[in-house]
Amino acid sequence: MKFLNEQSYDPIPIYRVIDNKGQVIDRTEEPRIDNETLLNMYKTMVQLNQMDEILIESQQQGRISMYLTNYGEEGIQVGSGAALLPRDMIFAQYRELGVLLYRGMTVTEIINQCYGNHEDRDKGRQIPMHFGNKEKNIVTASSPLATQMPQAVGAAYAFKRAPNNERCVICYFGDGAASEGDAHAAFNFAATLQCPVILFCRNNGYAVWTPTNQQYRGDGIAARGLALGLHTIRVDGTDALAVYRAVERAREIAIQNKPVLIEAMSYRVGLHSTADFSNNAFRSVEEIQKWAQEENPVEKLRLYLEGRGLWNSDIEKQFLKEARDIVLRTIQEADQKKKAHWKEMLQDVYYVMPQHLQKQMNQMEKHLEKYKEHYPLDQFQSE
Ligand SMILES: Cc1ncc(C[n+]2csc(CCOP(=O)(O)OP(=O)(O)O)c2C)c(N)n1
Repeated sequence: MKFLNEQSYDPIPIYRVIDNKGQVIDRTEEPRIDNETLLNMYKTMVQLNQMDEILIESQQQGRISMYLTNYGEEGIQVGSGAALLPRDMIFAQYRELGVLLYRGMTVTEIINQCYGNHEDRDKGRQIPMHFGNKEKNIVTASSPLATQMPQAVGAAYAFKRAPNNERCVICYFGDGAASEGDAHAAFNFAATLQCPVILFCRNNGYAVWTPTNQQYRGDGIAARGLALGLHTIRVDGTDALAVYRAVERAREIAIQNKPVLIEAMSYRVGLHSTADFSNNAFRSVEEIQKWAQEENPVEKLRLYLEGRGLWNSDIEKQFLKEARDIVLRTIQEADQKKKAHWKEMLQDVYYVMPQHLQKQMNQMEKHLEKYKEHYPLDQFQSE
């Protein structure tokens, strides 16, 4: 008789392509990515860093309500974004801005969403970083953790039922979201219904201030994939090329109706969000520095590109300026744009507006007419 535990077998290994000097570890594993795609991947990382830096300042100046940075997870976002096809459907959490940029969401569209102005697709009804774009197959993110997971599996099941569409769904979620019951339901439905879905865990070490060793025991999130019958891989999330290869292969597997779980190991270098005032009291400065310096995903890809003669410090300087300028310019424009008409908060909620909302809108209209001098109506669009 033998009882088994996580020490009874070797932990699931971490798949890597490059080391932290950007050197390929094993040539046979180097992905065949054309130069244009490689450059796009790196440029998206740089653009993402600039957006993080400037938008966080914007929040501190009170221009936007909150922000969530992506530092440390650039490799996950850009590597996976580049390996997907435009027809694949994305269900994101809120820390995947690089995936959305790679999919083609513009800096303007993203900043309008953060500013919640009238050009924002959501008309200011979502908090910042909860993006959606129907034409680009990006499902709007919602704040309650893990709700996207069963929904993503359901969408994948619909893809399975549609004949020969060769589409898959990718669903991103954090290690914290993986602790929700919905995550288990999603894993199990994906496996039992054999759905074309890639369940992509961004394991960045923390859920707000809770480290992973207080979230789970055993061999991490990947072990759950094996237990439930999902094709599973653990990958170095700071290595954009390893993530690219894993997702490229995962989508080939997924479209044969074999669900995949990817656990990408990385680190949340920034604070959880701008609403987190912990000042990093829950972790050591050395830990942050180690990941930010030795395991920096942007640095690793840059060194790889330099090694291939595709990038150098002059191009870096010039591109950095372009990436910075576009964000600064767009922020100024977004700041000038009016908010959506106040009626938008009640419209588009139901297909036909129910009577109780109609009544509230009429009351509001009379109220604003009577007390207009007390409201900043000039900041909102008129009808
Ligand atoms: C159901 C639910 N519980 C709690 C929260 C509050 N909350 C927001 S983000 C977060 C941490 C999530 O961590 P993780 O999934 O690892 O993603 P990360 O922020 O690290 O990218 C928590 C607890 C929430 N939004 N929804």
